[in-house]
Amino acid sequence: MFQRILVANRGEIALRVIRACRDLGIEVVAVYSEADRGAPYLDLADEAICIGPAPAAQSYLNIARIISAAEIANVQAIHPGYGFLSENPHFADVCRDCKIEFIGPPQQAMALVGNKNEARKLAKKAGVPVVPGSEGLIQDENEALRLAEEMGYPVLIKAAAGGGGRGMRVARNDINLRVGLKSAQQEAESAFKDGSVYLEKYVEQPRHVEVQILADRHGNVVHLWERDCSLQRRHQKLVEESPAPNLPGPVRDDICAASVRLIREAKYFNAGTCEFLVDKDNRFYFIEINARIQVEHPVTELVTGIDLVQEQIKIAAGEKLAFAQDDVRRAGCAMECRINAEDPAADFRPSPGVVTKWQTPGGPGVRLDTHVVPGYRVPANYDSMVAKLLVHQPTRAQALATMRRALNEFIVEGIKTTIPLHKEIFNHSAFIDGRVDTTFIERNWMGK
Ligand code: MV4
Repeated sequence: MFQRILVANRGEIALRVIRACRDLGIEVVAVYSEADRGAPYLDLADEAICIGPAPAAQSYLNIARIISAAEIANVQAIHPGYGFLSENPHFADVCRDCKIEFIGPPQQAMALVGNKNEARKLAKKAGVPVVPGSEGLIQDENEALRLAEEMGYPVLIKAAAGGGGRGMRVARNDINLRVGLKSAQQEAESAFKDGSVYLEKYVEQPRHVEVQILADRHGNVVHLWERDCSLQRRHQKLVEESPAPNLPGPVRDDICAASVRLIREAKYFNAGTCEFLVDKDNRFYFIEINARIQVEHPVTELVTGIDLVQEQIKIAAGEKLAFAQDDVRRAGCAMECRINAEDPAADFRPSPGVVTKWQTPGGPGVRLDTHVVPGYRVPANYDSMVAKLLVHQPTRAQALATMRRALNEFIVEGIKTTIPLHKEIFNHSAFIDGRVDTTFIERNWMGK
């Protein structure tokens, strides 16, 4: 096991990794930008090193500065958290060259699944259903028009290097397709320096279901069941839960088994997530693999009792998984609300600033993952998430009730938050019935 690791991230996930290290008896070094100087969670690390100015490009995204901090602090491994450098194969490569273990998947597997077209090929090879679409990349407009004719509209143009919705265009006719193809290619070229695109049939109003995987270096792969993450706005998730509501047991089992096959095919290890779309008839289609610990990982920790961050660290250190698939239990229902410093009444405008009042919920069945304390200043430079409020109860109905109670206990002043929106969601009849899809938020709240 490592004696000392560095967390190359900030905020709640930096704190989450610090806690996992404490639980494992490992020393932990934090890094911070000038915007995060003096943040209380930094005191919980053994050491904290300033890595540069507030803009992420000069601090949390600056590979040279992070590696320098790691060398100076004499750590054996780096945990990247989520976002920032977590899915950057070049960073994983640099870590390896510097003899520092990257706590994440191997560079080759990360690069492979980072290309959505390659991931799609991999899924086909593993016998995992993908959305009907092009065989590979689209070479020219005529090929796209011919394919769309065959599949029938609507179709979706996707950038191979994309993900999280970037470089995507829906086309409902030939004209849309011609225009969308050009703009998707241009967007992908400027955003990822890779303009390649492919085509899929557009699945209308899908649910987003993802499967949590843990895999070690010794070929052991287990799934930790699924999460429903359909409630999102502009590809930013708002609420996640496990188990996925209204998903028949045999479908769940198929999705989980498919995910394990896919991860094996990719020669992937560490924690990862396989994302699927589920249509109205409960047919599922693989869309992408996330090669990192995700924001919503605590939902899975609550239903399985497995500490995913500790497992990541143990896997990176070469340990074998201490449990087999049959040992992975699934108990009750867990839900998570992402609390962002945003004003839902003003088109989710960011609301940074000093938190003058921060009165947090607690009690039975409640978990709050946050780095915020009263008087904390939310910087304007980064992601606006300030807390993840989670509940865990034997049944979904009880989890809904506990979340309503916890949201009511949560009093924040000085900044605007998404708490009022979450209160509305948890009183919405369709959500209460688990009748959700990825268009739910836009259909019910936007333009109001
Ligand atoms: C799709 C789709 C419908 N049909 N693919 C969005 C981001 C990326 N993860 C894939 N995405 C989608 N791919 C086909 N063939 C709809 C989405 C999509 C979506 C997926 C998951 C969660 C939220 C979403 C919101 C809008 C669109």
